[in-house]
Amino acid sequence: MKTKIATIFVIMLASTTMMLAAGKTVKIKVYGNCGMCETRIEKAANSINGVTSAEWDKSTQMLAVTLGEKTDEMAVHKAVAKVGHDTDKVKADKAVYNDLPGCCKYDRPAHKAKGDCKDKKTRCCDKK
Ligand SMILES: [Cu+2]
Repeated sequence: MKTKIATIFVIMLASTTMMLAAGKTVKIKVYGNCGMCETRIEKAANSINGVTSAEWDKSTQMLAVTLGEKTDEMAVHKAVAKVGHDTDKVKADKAVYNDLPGCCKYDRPAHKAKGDCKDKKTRCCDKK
């Protein structure tokens, strides 16, 4: 009985230590425009196993993600790119980017389309 309690205690202690050890926060540059982008980006980042928090800042275009010890940062880059947002390491697929709502079409350094946002009547992004 005593050993059982001791075992449980050790397991609890170990898992607490593991929880504390996990969670490094990395900052990733993610291109986007508006609140819709924010939701999309954060949702994508949060879908990665091991991500405990994701906060994208519209003004700085920085995504702060808290990753588990074994979580690959690249998985976050890929997930974000997959929903249409370029990161500093992974570019979104052009077709996915083109499918974004007009207001979400952030300026892509590589292939900037002129007047992408101009003709959209409902804009949710803020002008820079
Ligand atoms: Cu947007």
